[in-house]
Amino acid sequence: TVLVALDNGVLRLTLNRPEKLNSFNEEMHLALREGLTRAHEDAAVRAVLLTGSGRGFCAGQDLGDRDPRKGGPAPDLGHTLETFYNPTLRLIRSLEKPVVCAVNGVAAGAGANIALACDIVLAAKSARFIQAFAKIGLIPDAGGSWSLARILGEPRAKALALTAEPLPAETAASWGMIWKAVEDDALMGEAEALAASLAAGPTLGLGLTKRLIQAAATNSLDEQLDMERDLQQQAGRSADYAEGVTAFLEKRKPEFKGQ
Ligand code: LHQ
Repeated sequence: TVLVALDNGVLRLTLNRPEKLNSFNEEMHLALREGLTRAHEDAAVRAVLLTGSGRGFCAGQDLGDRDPRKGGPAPDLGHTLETFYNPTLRLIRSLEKPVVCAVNGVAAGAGANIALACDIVLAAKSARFIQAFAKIGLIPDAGGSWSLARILGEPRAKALALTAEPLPAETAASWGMIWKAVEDDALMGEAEALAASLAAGPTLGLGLTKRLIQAAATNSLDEQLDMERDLQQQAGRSADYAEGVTAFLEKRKPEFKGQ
């Protein structure tokens, strides 16, 4: 349910239930989590590229698994979130390596919000982001209530979440919700090139940069300045810093090792 391929430091994770628009069942949750855990643990992984197969990126929860007409015990969606979605969100945000998301088609519900948790989001111009939850009586999950409010501010976050109106990729880009909307047939090439160049980068420094920028939302300026001091101290002792400065002085391209 998730295709996994490591190529030149880029771990590509492709959600792969195209006939259901890559909506999440338990198996796909566990496979994605396994891929992200590998990204944490395997030093050969220096960037992640998350995308979907077929015409969609991810339609959120597989609602076929949630048919109320089939009876059974009362739904325990809090348990579903805690067991399946929240660990994935935490793995993406805490991974100290860049995560590029190539949104190849519709991203709905938790699918939209998993995309927004990634570090750099590119989307095909034909893709749409849908906070589908309101259509079925739910609330935005998979970190969406947090990320939308932070990225967009309350007016746009509330309108998207309350109306479940599809947001075209180009509008998402113009609102600063994603990095870029690109022509459909250019999406994968651009996302691969970006992920490859990040994977060839100074991984330790990039990981610390991610940590810093994420911390800024809740830190005061003083706390952030202290954190910059400490993390720059650490980055300054990396082999990649020495290589970066040496390459600059020798007027050549740096060869970063990720350490
Ligand atoms: C699907 C799905 C889908 C199953 C398309 N499930 N089959 C967390 C905690 C626990 C429970 C609840 O949820 C959550 C978090 C959530 O993510 S809640 C939000 C769940 N997602 C949605 O409500 C989105 C439902 N899907 C749609 O609204 C549409 O499919 C979108 C707008 C995504 C795409 O529309 P179209 O491009 O017109 O495609 P389609 O609707 O024709 O879908 C293609 C096929 O995929 C179709 O199957 P079929 O056998 O008829 O060809 C759909 O049934 C299936 N599919 N989403 N979530």
